Amino acid sequence: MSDGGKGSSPRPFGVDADTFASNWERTFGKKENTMKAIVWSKDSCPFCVQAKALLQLKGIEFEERNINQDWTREQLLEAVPTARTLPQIFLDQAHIGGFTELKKHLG
Ligand SMILES: N[C@@H](CCC(=O)N[C@@H](CS)C(=O)NCC(=O)O)C(=O)O
Repeated sequence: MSDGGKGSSPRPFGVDADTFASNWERTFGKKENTMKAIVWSKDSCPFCVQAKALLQLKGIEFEERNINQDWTREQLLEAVPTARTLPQIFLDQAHIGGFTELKKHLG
């Protein structure tokens, strides 16, 4: 008996997950994450790298504000007066915190 080539995973809509996703995209368009993020960062910052990778994985567009490049520590502190570490992340203009808080926030 054929299971659609996807092992024994359930097929509640009568097709496998890839077919369902591609039918959905054909009908309704590709689902995109419309959130926008700002990532305050600095050079040589593993947590910044992880935060950017997570946003990319979730399909969330972000603007990076690196305080060793085009931005300053003063500008960072204007945006987040309590900032002691980087990254500092905003999602749709709301301050989320660092990488740990971002991970929690995005589930
Ligand atoms: N809990 C924070 C930790 C962030 C962190 O420790 N960042 C390092 C750089 S990767 C930092 O800013 N350290 C203090 C410093 O360099 O002055 C988070 O999840 O974002």
